[in-house]
This record gives sequence, C-alpha cells and structure tokens, in this order.
Amino acid sequence: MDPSHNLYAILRAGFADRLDMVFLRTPEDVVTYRDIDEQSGRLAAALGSRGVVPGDRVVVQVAKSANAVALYLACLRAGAVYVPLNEAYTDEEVAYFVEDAQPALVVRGSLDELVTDAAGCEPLGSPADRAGQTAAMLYTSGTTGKPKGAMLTTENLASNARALAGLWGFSADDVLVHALPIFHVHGLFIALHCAMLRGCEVRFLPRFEVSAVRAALRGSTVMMGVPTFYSRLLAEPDFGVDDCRTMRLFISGSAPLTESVHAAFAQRTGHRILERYGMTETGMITSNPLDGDRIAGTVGHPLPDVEIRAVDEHGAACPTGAVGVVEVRGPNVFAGYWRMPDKTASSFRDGGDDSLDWFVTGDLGSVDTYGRLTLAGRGTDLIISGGLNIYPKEIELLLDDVPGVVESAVIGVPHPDLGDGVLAVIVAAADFDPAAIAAALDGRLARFKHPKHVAVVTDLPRNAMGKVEKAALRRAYVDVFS
Ligand code: MLC
Ligand code: AMP
Repeated sequence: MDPSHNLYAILRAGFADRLDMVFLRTPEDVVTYRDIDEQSGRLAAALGSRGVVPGDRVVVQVAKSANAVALYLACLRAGAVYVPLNEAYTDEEVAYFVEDAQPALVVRGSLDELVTDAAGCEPLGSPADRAGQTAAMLYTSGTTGKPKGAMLTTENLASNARALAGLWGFSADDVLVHALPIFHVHGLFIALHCAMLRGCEVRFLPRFEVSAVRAALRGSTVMMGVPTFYSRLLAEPDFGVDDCRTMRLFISGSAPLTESVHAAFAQRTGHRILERYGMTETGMITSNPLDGDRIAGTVGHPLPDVEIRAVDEHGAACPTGAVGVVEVRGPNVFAGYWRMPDKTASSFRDGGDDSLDWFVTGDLGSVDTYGRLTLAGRGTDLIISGGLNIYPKEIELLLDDVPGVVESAVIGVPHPDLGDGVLAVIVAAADFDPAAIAAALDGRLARFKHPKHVAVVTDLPRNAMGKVEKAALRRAYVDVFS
C-alpha cells in the first residue's frame, strides 16, 4: 500500500525514527512510540477478530487514556471509521448516535475487554488503503435538526496536520501539554497529529486541572487549549513567568479568546497567545502567525492551500473589511454529512467550474487587506461554553415539556469562566416548581448542557413575525453570571 493512503501510515512516517522516545507521559505511565505502534497494531487485529472491516464505523465513548489513543490509531490502521463521543453524553444521547452511525462495534465505558483480546493478537500487518475515504466521523449539531456525522477523509486530516505542524514550528524537541478531551477535533486531531508528525513527547493529562497543568508546563514547550484554560490559569494569583520558562508557544481556539485575556496573559507571562480558528467540518481554517504579529481579536490568515471569503446574503463576496458569512474551501474541508445528501448540498455554495465548492461555516467575519480574518459572532444561536458547542433548540424542546413551563428560550450570555454560560428564560404557569427542570433534564441531556441559571418571566420578547428576540434577551441578561 502507498503509505500516503492511510492516515496512520502518514503519522507513523513522522515518528518512525523516534520509536524509543516517549510519546504519551500520563500521570501513571510512560508510553513510547514503539509501545503505541505495537498496541495499536494489536488492537487493530482485535477489531478484525470482532468482524470490523474497512469502512465500518466504530463508536467509542471512553475515558481519555493511552489505550484510547491506541484504539483511535487501531481504527485508522484497520480502515475503520472512528466515531468518538463525549463522555458526558447520556444513554439517550448515545442511542441516537448509535442508531445513526450503524456501527459494527460500540466501545463504551471500559476498554478492558478489547485490550485483553488484543494482548493475544499478532499486530495487524499493512494498514488498510483509505485513499479518498473517511477516516473519522465526528458528530456536530445544527441550529435545527439532529446532530450530523461529519465525514473527514484521510486527506482532510493529513493536509491539516502537515500544515499546522509546519506553521507552528513543531520539532522533535517539542513537549506538548495535552489537557483537552480527545473526543473533539482540537484534542484528538490538532494536538495529537502535530505531535506524532514530529515524534514529540506529549504530557497527557486526563483533564484540565489547574495545578496539574501548571506542573506539566514546567519542562514543556507548547500548550493547546480553549480560552477557559487561559482564564483559569490567570485566576491563579501566582501564575506567571516562572511557570512558563521552557514554553515557546501557547495556542488557543474553539471559542473566542477575549482581548483582555490575551493582554493579561502577555502581561503576566510575556507570551502572546496564538489564536486560530476551525470547526469540526473543516479542521483548522486560519491561524495567527508563529513569527510576526499575533493580533488579539483576529484569528489570522488561512492555512496554506485553504481559501476563505466573507459573503453577503446573496452569496456575493463582501468588500474588504465588511462583515459577512465566512466560507471556506480547500483540502481540509470534509466530504459531507453521513447519509444526509440534502444537508450536505445545502451547506455548500457552488465554486464555479473546475473549482472546489465553498463550505458555508455559519460564522460571521470580515477579511482585512492583509487577508486576516476577524470573527464577528455567529449567524446562529449556537452557544460555546468552555469550548463545547451547545444548541439551544435541543434544550428548549425538553424544557417545553416540563410541567408548569409554558414556553422557553435558551441563550448564551457572558460567563467569566466558560465564555458563554447557558441561561434558560421560561414563562411559567402558576403550578411551576423550579426543581422540575433539573428532574426533567437529568439522564436525558449531558450535564454540561444544563442551564446554569433559570430566569422566570411573564412573557418572551417577540418580533413582528412572532419569533423570540434572543438578541434582546441576551442584552437583558448580559450580567447574570458576572
Ligand atoms: C464541564 N461542565 C461544563 C463544561 N465542562 N459546563 C458548561 N460548559 C462546559 N464546557 C460542567 C459539568 O457538567 C459539571 O457540571 C461541572 O461543569 C464540572 O465538570 P468538570 O468535568 O469537572 O468540568 P471542568 O473540568 O471544569 O471542565 C471545563 C473545561 C472542559 C472547560 C476544562 O469543558 C473542557 O476541557 N473543554 C474543552 C472542550 C473542547 O475540547 N473543545 C474543542 C471542540 S473542537 P455538574 O452540574 O455535573 O456539576 C472545536 C473546533 C476547534 O471546537 O476550532 O477547535
Ligand atoms: P465545532 O463545530 O464544535 O467544531 O465548533 C466550531 C465553531 O467554534 C466555529 O464555527 C466557531 O464558531 C467556533 N470557533 C472555533 N475557533 C474559534 C475562535 N478562535 N474564535 C471564535 N470562535 C471559534
């Protein structure tokens, strides 16, 4: 097989001469690249013995661990489509994904059984040929409708990884602090692929816990995080230059980094955080430069071979500096939504003859004369809380069924720790009992989506069309979490 036809083979070429170096340093264990190569090979064989064949989906909802990384890589080697799920999802939420993905295998909770099986297997030989095929499928929601499986190909993921490892100056000498979850693009692809392409060491923490992260920063060189990581570090009065002596780069993304956090971090540590922008369907789209100006409030330039533009409501390109809907095209853009051809078609705009079509991100932004993108909010009501996307509709549908709730509107309002905090504004009947809300959501909705505050009102503001004016609500409740 041509090694460029399988993502694991591409990544392996990056660390092939560093097999005896540390890959994952976890709180309990030290896992070398050779260990992961062997373990992912055995797990790939174990997948085969369970009947998984190339193209099959494997749904995985497990805790972050070295074996979870090995299982991801095993899926790549076996040619299976890796479908990771947030550990916080409830049985009811997982049931939807399993029904939709039609997986050949579901791995939930413990990896023990699979790992035990793998121990008795010979590592899989040649990786599956997956040229032009889906390597992983990640679910992402929309403002309406159910979550959609975004199909990411070998080439989508490989092109993005190569571009980022180059742009951000990754080398074998780097040591990456990894405190992100590995069920999303950021922690799974962006962080791990950059490290593997150069054979770097990764300090692999189970979650973001501020004292463990501070300890891990000492002796490390790069950290990737969501803005909440940076505001939590800054909330430590004694966090500063001493923590960052060996660091060369702090990267932020998944949610807007405020100019005040950017400035405070620079002042406290001497490091200007490098902000980049991306999404599940596209991987990374733009990045501030490693060398040169990292401008707070902008998300930088498109990656090599990636094009962006802002368009108006008619789909015409906006003049320089004018805000429009951001569209993107390039090798990073996904192959479409799993079994949703209509939704896929309506998410792209015709790019003209011989050109790729444009993917419509739904984000609003403007492009300046230097080609830099500045985001200007979102065209949708999407809430981004601590780097996790939350869709109001999903919560409103459950709230509207709660006894005593007449109607509801769910919005995101500024939250000092999470960026956006989820607020439910409800119109209640006389018999409404506030405890009924928690009771109705428990077990049905992942806890991170639960409203952090509920406000009861007599009616919701509506426009002439009868639509709830969420912007007015956001203004009215702007201070609720401050
Ligand atoms: C946890 N909780 C949250 C939350 N995370 N609530 C709202 N928003 C969040 N993000 C809730 C839990 O349900 C729980 O509630 C309580 O907080 C404590 O849980 P925890 O697990 O101890 O939380 P904590 O460790 O503090 O987690 C916060 C966090 C984490 C910000 C560190 O959410 C995180 O790591 N976020 C990163 C997400 C990420 O990787 N995003 C990238 C997406 S990819 P209760 O009620 O049970 O007590 C993408 C593309 C791109 O967007 O561009 O990168
Ligand atoms: P997801 O679908 O979970 O991958 O989330 C993607 C969304 O996160 C994008 O459409 C943006 O709205 C948001 N996002 C990612 N990076 C940034 C950033 N640097 N600044 C602002 N928003 C961001």
